[in-house]
Amino acid sequence: MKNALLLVDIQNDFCPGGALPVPEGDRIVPAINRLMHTQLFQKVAATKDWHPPGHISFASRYGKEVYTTTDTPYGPQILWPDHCIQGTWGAEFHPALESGLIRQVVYKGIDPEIDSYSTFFDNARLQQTGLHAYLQDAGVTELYLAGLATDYCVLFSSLDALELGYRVTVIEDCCRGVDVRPGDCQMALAKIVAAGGRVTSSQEFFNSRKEERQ
Ligand code: VGL
Ligand code: ZN
Repeated sequence: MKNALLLVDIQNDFCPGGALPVPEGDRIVPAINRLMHTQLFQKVAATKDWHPPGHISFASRYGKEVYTTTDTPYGPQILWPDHCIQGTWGAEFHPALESGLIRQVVYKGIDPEIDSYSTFFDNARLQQTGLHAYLQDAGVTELYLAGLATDYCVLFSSLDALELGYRVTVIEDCCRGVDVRPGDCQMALAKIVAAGGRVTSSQEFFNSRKEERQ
């Protein structure tokens, strides 16, 4: 059974100082670097939220307040500050992330008219991002997820991964969420568990691997 570490949207705009900062978003980076260095993962893949200017998810496009919603052909869309615009500093990986250890980068949210919280499918479920094909080619059946934000991209990626048949484990201390409504992050983890996923900590992961080798 091959596994992969999937790093979700660890980009400047989702960290303090960015356009859509997730509280403590940068705090996950040291533990994630440690995970990558264990070489316990056959593959390390990472996603980037990668929007064109004027994206459908941007409040500025409508002159509306951020965190309100608008209706789209694929359902209600939360409106965010402009973030992760292709080619900008905000869309780059956090500088402390050892991105040289990442084998595959997958881009999502590229379509100007469709958002993509999941790293597998867009929110309208019209297009795949290419991640599933990459993982299938590599023979990966087990995924460990870390990144931002727990209650959006980590949540929807985990649910899609479970539906696609992967074994899914979220490394809780290596994720942070937005909590637009307080409790959203805890709810997200509960939904992942209810759908058949597991939640662990990086410490538990290191300990379990140590025991296996003894
Ligand atoms: C995300 C909101 C908007 C995420 C992306 O990566 O969780 N959240 N775009
Ligand atoms: Zn986005």
